Amino acid sequence: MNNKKALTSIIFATFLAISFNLQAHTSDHHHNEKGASQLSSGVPEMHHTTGTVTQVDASRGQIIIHHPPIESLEWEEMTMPFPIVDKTMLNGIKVGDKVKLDLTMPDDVATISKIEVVKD
Ligand SMILES: [Cu+2]
Repeated sequence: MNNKKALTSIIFATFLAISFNLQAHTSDHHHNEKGASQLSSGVPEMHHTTGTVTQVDASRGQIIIHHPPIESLEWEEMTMPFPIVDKTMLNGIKVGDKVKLDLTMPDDVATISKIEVVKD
């Protein structure tokens, strides 16, 4: 058996499993239309939450955050990836940091417009 090949397929299978999870999670949110329907004319929809950073890749602008329930979106507590308006906002943010988030909803995708580390 070719070890290198076996390792490659394990990595690939793991990658597939992860992408599937993220996709399932995203469509969860998209089935909840309630939050999106609160749009009022002219005022960008904004939501606020706190959370704990579980994964961050500042150079690629990727962050995964465990957030408590967000009432204004009717979202349950969960761990999920968030896109970010400006990836330089992730500089200095580390795994384990407690953060405060401002979220906007372009195309119904919760996107971080502001992130701030909070001390506890
Ligand atoms: Cu979520």
